[in-house]
Amino acid sequence: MKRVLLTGAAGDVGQRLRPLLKSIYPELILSDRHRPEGLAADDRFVSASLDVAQEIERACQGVDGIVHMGGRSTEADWDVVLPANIAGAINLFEAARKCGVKRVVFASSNHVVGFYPRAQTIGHEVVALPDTRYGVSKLFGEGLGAYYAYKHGIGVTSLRIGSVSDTPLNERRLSIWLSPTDLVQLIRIGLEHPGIVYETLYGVSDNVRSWYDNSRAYELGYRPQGRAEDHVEAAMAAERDVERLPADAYFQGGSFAQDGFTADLEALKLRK
Ligand code: 15L
Repeated sequence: MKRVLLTGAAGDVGQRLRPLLKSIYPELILSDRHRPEGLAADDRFVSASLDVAQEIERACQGVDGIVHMGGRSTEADWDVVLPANIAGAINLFEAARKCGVKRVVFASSNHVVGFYPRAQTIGHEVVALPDTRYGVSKLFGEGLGAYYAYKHGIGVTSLRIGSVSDTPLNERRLSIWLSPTDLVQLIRIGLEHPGIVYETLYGVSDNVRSWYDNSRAYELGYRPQGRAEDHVEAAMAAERDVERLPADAYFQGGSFAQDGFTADLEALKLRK
């Protein structure tokens, strides 16, 4: 894999990935709507808005693999989610097809399955239960990835990313934390592992409180180094004095599940 495009290069995760990916893929191309701060003289940047098909196509010229981190990364109204994550994902995969891109790693999210209870361990084959419009848009992106994989032969890996940060920031993140270097491991599986057709993997480190059966990632060689439990004290301290509303505390999606929640939680708890 020679030339890799990183979309969303100015975003929080994109900024962390830039130096890590560049040391592996020296021909890395960065794209975003806005020029990222702190570009090095030899960084290659292509300005591209995901909702403008021609701009994305320009960024994909000559590219072998794409790490698609771009788009909306939190809950928003449809008028924001639609161009960024629905039209944006269509434009991205269509540009990949036209430009002959071989592999795409799609940044999906734990919020595709955010309405599973925290008490349950889930694998990658469960029925999706998105907890937000944002989660629905990520599910759409996963579907699009599977479609382009089977219809057009692009090797696609959807990473249901938990929460990327240097350390887990609160109790919930002890279950879903993903260290930046473990994320890079998963990206490399998506870009380089032989024979990838379509994969869904959970983007989490080696967390004893994980809610996911991520055995497929391990089968593909994933050996996470980050352990959320090493940071348990700081994460629990951050939780002190925080009052969690019932749906936040019950569902894996946390505050995303709670946001605008008007259903009967007790009735949902009875559902098997
Ligand atoms: C996500 O999908 C978001 O992109 C990220 O900002 C975090 O909020 C994370 O989920 C989370 O669930 O904590």
